[in-house]
Amino acid sequence: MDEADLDLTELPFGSNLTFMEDRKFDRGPQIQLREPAEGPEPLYVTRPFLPPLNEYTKILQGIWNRGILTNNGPLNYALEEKLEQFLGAPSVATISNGSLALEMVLEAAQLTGEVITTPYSFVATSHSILRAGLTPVFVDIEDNGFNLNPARVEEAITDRTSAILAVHCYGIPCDVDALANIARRHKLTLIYDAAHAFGVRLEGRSLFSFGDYSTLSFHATKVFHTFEGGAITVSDPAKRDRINSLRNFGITSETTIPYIGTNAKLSEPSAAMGLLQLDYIDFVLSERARVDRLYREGLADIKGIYVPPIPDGVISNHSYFPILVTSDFPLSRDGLYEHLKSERIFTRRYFYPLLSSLPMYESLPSADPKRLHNASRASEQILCLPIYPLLSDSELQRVVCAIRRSSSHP
Ligand code: T4K
Repeated sequence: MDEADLDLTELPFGSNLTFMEDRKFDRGPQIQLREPAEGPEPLYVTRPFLPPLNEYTKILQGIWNRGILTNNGPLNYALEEKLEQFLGAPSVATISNGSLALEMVLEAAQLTGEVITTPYSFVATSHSILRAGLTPVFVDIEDNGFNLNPARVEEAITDRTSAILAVHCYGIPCDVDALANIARRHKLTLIYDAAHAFGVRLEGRSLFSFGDYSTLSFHATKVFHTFEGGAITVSDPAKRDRINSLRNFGITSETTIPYIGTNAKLSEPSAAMGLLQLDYIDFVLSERARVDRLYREGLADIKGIYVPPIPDGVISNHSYFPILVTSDFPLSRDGLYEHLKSERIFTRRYFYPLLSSLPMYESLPSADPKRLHNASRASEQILCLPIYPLLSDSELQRVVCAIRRSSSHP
């Protein structure tokens, strides 16, 4: 393919990416940028909210004037301050992505041995444990939910356990009281992977007021994004200094480097995007709430499609719209996934396969599927439908109608 043929206004997305073996310029795999022309517009599981470009370029102008592009510049500090206010978190440290935020926390907490975690999450959750030289211990999720079951957590504690790494899956809060109770009694560090939970509130409290640390992802696919990015919130601001140092190679002053840190800083253009996203966050959240509400109305009476309710006391961010395709539905979950794909509706099976079934985990005793019954079932039934700001009512109806048509499948 000649570079002149590439239409850079068309973006490639997720499962539609096809890599080409054009090594003419030895630049590695190239992305084919064109969608097949025929058929309706593709609908993806998410689309990033992008504020007006002129507002972004105005902030970029300041970066150009200052010449400070990264290394904890002024926009980064401003973003941290605003996030502390918005999230109601005692202290927020920005990080270059959600995966490194998890790795930084595991390092900062100086953990050893085993970390109890969920098999039902994105791969970054358990990989961060392995990458920190620790052993993940998987326990099952709740009977009617997607988060760690506190009773199973307590059973899995050994004298090698140093922490619990729980995930607020889809932004639905974990049983924070039960987990706090267990962590306190067993003197364990309690960490929340809150990648999905930006802005979620529980019983009027910020979700970031629970646990010792929480991590966030500001990836392009998230409710709030900085292109790539993330953050760590800490309950005890005294722990913040170590994170500041770890994200900057372990440096504490020009001549003092006491820790083995890495480069996990957020750049100024990313911080600029974050600041601008905050100006629009109410709009973004209200749009997501609209989509959520319309799906619930549209899918309510379809036999075999279960829509998990938003628990009482939770102000949701509607970061995902998960449904369970149960045995009462005429198609299997994968059948529905393929059917929707044939109609150019690209849903996602977040989270399938289970982390515990991946090659680096499957031999762990805790990875035995017989102990992970609820997680296995959820993983077999889950489908996440498109949800994002500005998903139009008619696009949403396209998704609902496609599911409804499949429901009368012979
Ligand atoms: N912990 C949890 C619980 C997580 O869910 C994640 C990330 C992390 C930790 C780690 O955080 P980060 O290190 O990523 O900050 C996506 C995201 O890449 C990942 O951030 C996210 N979780 C995971 C649940 O989903 P993929 O492989 O599904 O992404 P992709 O590229 O297929 O995108 C999905 C759809 O989004 C596409 O079909 C189209 C749309 N899209 C995507 C991008 C990147 C856009 O419209 N524009 C874009 O720029 O993993």
